[in-house]
Amino acid sequence: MINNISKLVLCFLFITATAFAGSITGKVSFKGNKPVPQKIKMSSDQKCLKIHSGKDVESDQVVVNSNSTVRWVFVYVKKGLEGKKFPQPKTKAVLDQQGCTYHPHVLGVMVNQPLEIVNNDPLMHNVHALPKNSPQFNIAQISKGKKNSKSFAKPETMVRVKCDVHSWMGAWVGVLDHPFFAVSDDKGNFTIKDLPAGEYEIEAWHETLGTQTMKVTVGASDDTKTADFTFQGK
Ligand SMILES: [Cu+2]
Repeated sequence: MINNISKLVLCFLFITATAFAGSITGKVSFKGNKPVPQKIKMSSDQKCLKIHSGKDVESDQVVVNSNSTVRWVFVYVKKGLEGKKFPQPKTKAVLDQQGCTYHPHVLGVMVNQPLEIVNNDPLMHNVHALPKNSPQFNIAQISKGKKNSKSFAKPETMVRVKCDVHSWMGAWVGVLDHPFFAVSDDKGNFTIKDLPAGEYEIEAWHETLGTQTMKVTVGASDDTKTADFTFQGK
């Protein structure tokens, strides 16, 4: 009897801890000299150039926002969730090709979550994903409206996606076995929601500025923790 009661109590505590999950929110700042935004020359494909009325397009590789924060930083739980299972999100992830660039430039998916790759340009793109832990794929999308659904079998941070037609096109996909990730926005902010209580190591990844980690403890009762990162420019 006592044993059953203690089981019930444990069960209740587990549900409570899971139900009253917390979140980690933060800002990714940039310190140092602001880099001059790199311009993409699309002159090798007149159709791409025409979409932008012949103007150069700014690269998404290093984007320092007007408030001196960094965009396109992938922030995720690196350690602390080992052995736990999480259901996939109900929605698919989308990688769009528009104006001969990828939208978004950085995104996250869960293992085996469908990633819909869409061509919204009136020209051919060739989507080439280069994971090391999962099989690669390489698909031509010859015209506007073409869609393919792909997924990655194993976790990997980060998977490079490129276009074999347009050398400047690149995106990054973070593949995780849990849904606790976010990408910094045009104000440098990110929020990782609904985390169960626990002690975590959070990593902030940027394709050229590097990676940083931080330890964060999320409490059991709707705890919101702040995790601010600063990347140093040259
Ligand atoms: Cu392309």
